[in-house]
This record gives sequence, structure tokens and C-alpha cells, in this order.
Amino acid sequence: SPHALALVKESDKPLCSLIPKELETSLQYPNESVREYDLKYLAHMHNIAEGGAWEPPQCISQHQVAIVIPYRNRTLQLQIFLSYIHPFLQKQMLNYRIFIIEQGTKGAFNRAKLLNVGYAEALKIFPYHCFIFHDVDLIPQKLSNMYACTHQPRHMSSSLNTFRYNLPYEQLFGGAVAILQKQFELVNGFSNFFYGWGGEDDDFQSRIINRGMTLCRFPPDVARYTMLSHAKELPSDNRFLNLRLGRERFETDGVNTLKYTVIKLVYYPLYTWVLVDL
Ligand code: NGS
Repeated sequence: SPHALALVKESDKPLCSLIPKELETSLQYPNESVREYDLKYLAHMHNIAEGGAWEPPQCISQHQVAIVIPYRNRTLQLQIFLSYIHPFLQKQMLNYRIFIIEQGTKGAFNRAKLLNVGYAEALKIFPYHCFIFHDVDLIPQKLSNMYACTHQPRHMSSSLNTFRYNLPYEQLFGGAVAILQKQFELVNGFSNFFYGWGGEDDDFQSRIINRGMTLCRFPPDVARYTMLSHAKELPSDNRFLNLRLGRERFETDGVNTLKYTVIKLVYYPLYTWVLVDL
């Protein structure tokens, strides 16, 4: 049968190498003038499957990665990001899918809870072993910055143009991070309490340390990012309080207590879109 034939072919495929050898070291700055018109062709030209998924045709990727992006009201940034990141991820020979998790409700943005939702929704689609939690305004500059999981949770965006490529503080775990599914489950994901800007990434960092893991980073010349410009968010007033009290909630606030309603789920050509009521 045709099905049996497909199975034989699939099993003949070799494993892709963990890190492709021919990775160039640097890339062009993203094309900021990209528009919806160009995006229509991207999925076709790059053989992207419905929902913004892809896997290498010639080998079996050793990385199954869900890329989860919290989102609201950043249309242009999303277009720039998508047009840049798909070709980037394909050069790294990953099996990946892009999830855009959009807060469908007004009021303060809850980045961390959206990331928890992305985790839960991704696992309904495929048993991803690696998760990348990623802001939409971050553009990786080096192909050697693999969008895959290391043994320890990794802070990926440690060398950022807006910080003049310096790490502002050692514990920073914001922007773009990679963590194994098992590790995310172990730390009970993110806190759901952080409405408004700030602190949720610091809380996540404490959860990881609290579970005996250590953070890792690639060298600054690899972990290099450009941030797309936008107005700065207003920090929330209760972020320090949430952070202080957060330590007592590691077990009782996280993916194990996550409650939300999916308003819409659409498999768009370049991403899986989940509109959610938190
Ligand atoms: C800290 C925030 C983090 C934030 C980091 C970098 O102060 O959430 O700054 O922000 N922590 C608190 O507010 C408690 S940045 O300069 O990239 O805008 O990620």
C-alpha cells in the first residue's frame, strides 16, 4: 500500500546532525519593509506546513521544538519576525512549529500565563521535548545560536544591542529562553500571577534554581540579538511583591493550576494562532 511505502522511506532517512556544519556565522538584519504580501509567498517558497510547522525533508531532526510567542497588538513586528525566523530555523534543520499565543482580553498583559498556555496547547498537537519561549521583538543574529535545548535551561538572548551586548544582571532569564519539556514540568512552568510588565522572568529563574538546575548561556558573540524598536512598557507596581511572595507558590501556581479559555485556534500558513481568554 502507499502507506507502507511511505513508512519504509521514512525509516531510511538518516538522523540530521545535532548541529549542522555549514552554518554561516552571521545574517543580515531583517527586512523591516516586509508586508503581508511577501508573507503569502513565504510559506509556499519554504515548504512550511499549515500552522507554521516544518521538518527537514532529507533527514530526521533530533530537535522537536515548540516556539512559543506571547502576543498582542504588534502586527508589524510579527511580520518582520516571521519572515526572518522561518528561513533561520530551517537552516538549523529543526523540526519546529511556531505558536502565537494572543491575549484576547483587554487589561494588563500576562506574558507568563500566555507562555503556560502555549506549552499546554503545543503538547496537544505534538509531544515536543524542547520549548523555546520567545518575545516577538527579538531577532537572532547568529545561526550558530541553535534553537534547540541544552542539558540545562538556556538564556538565549544574553547579548542584546539595546544593552550594548552586555548582560544587565547575572540572573536575567527574559527575552528568549530554551528549556526541556521535562524541566518545565518539574518547575511547574511560569507563575500565572504576573499581570503587567516585569518580574515574571525573574520568578521563572527562581523556580529553576529552586529545583537544583543551573542556567547556561552561549558566548556573547553567539547569543547576539537585535531588538525591534518599540515604545517601552510601563512596569507593573506589584511586580516586586509578586516576586517576593512567588517563592511560596512554586507548587501551587503554575501549569498545574492553569485555567484559560481558547477563543480561537487557527492553523495559519506561518503560525499556529491561539487567541485566549486568560
Ligand atoms: C528587570 C525586570 C525583568 C526584565 C529585566 C530586563 O528589572 O522582568 O528587568 O528588562 N524585573 C522586574 O521588574 C522585577 S529590559 O531592560 O529588557 O526591558 O526582564
